[in-house]
Amino acid sequence: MSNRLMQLMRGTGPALLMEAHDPLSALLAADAGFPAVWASSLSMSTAWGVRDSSELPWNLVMTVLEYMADRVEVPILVDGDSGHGNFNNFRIFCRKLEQLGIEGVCIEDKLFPKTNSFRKEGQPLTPIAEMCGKIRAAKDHLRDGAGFAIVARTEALVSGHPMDEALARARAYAEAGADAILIHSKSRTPGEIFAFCEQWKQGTPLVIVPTTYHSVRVEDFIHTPVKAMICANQNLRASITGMRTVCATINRTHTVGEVEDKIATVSSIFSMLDYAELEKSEALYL
Ligand code: SPV
Ligand code: MG
Repeated sequence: MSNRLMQLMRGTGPALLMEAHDPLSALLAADAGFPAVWASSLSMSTAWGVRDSSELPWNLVMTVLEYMADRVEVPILVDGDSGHGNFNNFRIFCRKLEQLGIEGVCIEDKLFPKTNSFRKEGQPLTPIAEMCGKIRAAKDHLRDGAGFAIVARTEALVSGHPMDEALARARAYAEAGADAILIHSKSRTPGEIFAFCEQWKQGTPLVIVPTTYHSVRVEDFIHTPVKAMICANQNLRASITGMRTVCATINRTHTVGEVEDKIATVSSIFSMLDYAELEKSEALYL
């Protein structure tokens, strides 16, 4: 099967992937024209009111993803955290994703339970050999290894290790069969990402997440090995701001009239989810 995430990452310019945390946000990202969505662990956890610390049970993650995959045509790259356990848990997770028609997963070299990258300094990393074993196990266990992209993410720079460690890890993961490498950084500026790009000669595409060095544009990476840039949490953060504003306004003014022209109409919800199709079908079948 051809893999659309891989096709995107073999393209010329970096593709922009938009965060989704539920089927609605995935639908909105796809409607806006993003070629793929990032099912973020931070955002899915937050949407369920739990912390991004492996607190969201993976069967619940699966349910969210099942409905997400059902709603959108664009491919989904799933944030697979540290693989939900060891190589065995990770390969089972990947196989389930494959069954849902999901086209890729990202696994990071952190321990289980994981903690969000922006919490705690110097988080311990998975030994390189163990991480490579997880990548190989998943590839071997998939029904169609070529149809499912495995993005291996190194947290070396985030955890305070030198550039050489990040490069050594990324090279090992690429050799183990990763289809792309996510090089993560929590620096406020993109310097270390550009430095990594300079030294990356492997040919495996790179993926970045500019949450902290957010002034960059996708075009800044055209002449680098970066082939995908993930907007990791902006939909979730926008929804928090939007809902807070609406709650505060209604609570203060004691009327819903104050927000009426600032929020989506009910009829736009009906058209987004194609209620008309159901009515046509009812006429045919009911
Ligand atoms: C996520 O979106 O959950 C990520 C990216 O893993 S980050 O929060 O930057 O670690
Ligand atoms: Mg995450």
